[in-house]
Amino acid sequence: MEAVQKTPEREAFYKKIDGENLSALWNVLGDLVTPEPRSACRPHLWKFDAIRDYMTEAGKLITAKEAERRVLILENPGLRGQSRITTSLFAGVQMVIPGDIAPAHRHSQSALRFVLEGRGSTTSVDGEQTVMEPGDFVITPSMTWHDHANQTNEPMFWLDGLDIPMVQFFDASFAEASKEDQQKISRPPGDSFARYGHNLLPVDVKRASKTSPIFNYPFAYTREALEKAKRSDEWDACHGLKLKYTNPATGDFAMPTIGTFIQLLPKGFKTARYRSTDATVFAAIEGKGRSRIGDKVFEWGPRDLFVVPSWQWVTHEADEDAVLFSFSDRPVQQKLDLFREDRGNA
Ligand code: 1HN
Repeated sequence: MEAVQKTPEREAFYKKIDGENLSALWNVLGDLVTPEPRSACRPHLWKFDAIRDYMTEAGKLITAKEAERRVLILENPGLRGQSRITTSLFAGVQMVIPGDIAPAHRHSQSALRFVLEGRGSTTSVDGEQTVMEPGDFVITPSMTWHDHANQTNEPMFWLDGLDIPMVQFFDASFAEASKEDQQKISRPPGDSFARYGHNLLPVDVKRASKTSPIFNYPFAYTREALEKAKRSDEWDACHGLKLKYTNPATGDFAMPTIGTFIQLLPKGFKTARYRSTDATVFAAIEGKGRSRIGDKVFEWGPRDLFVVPSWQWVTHEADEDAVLFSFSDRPVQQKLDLFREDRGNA
């Protein structure tokens, strides 16, 4: 679509209608309807060690209680000032230090946590508390009460992923603070995992929620699945061995707005190029390697975080067995029939 020519008559016309809150589609059509995704989102990598240092500094400046959540936002370099890592998703790194209580609140935005470092801190969701360890994937569904605490003697860090920009887009945000810092616990630890995490479901399961009833997917199980499947599965050229977290009651993604994945890249493996319309946030949890995104190469190790924009070619290469967690807006795109992927020739 080519830009239309400017003439004095046309310019005068645009000026006249501008005062009436009108504008001409033919001047903007090419930017609105692009032949391919054209995103301001840029590829980027954050080294965890640098973030840990800044977070430690932040820990001396503000308590979790005053901050409500002590989080440093991962701002995409192409989207600065918008509190987003991709066009549709928020990501941040949160630190809870010994003695911290991040007070109970709830909001429309769904959240995920992926634990990066430290063990033993707790998060409570909807009346159940869970103890977190590195690699655990924890869900806070929309409008559920949640609070965090660290009663250990080591700091804990995790990656937060939220659908904040999506909720913003729909102007659908509601939020509420609780009068009590920590919610009442009404169910024993492990209750949801016992009921839903063993290929069993309560026989008269009520109308299934769009968010998984399992709210902590422990890394021990995830890692075991990868290790055991590794022996029998063939490697996918683009993904190595990649699994998606699911809601056992529906078979759909674990969260309605955010798709979450775990993948194993064996030592020496180099993936074939791949691109998809869902810009994706990655967290390395084990191993070392590098990813080429467009024409840039990013070296990653444990706990490093990087983002792949929509429709940019990506390849991964592992120097040792590597495990990558990732999340994107794929569930939404698939429901809207917008998702596209391209496996190159693989
Ligand atoms: C939030 O509630 C948490 O509960 C983390 O840990 C990050 C970022 C923006 C808005 C709410 C949490 C958040 C957040």
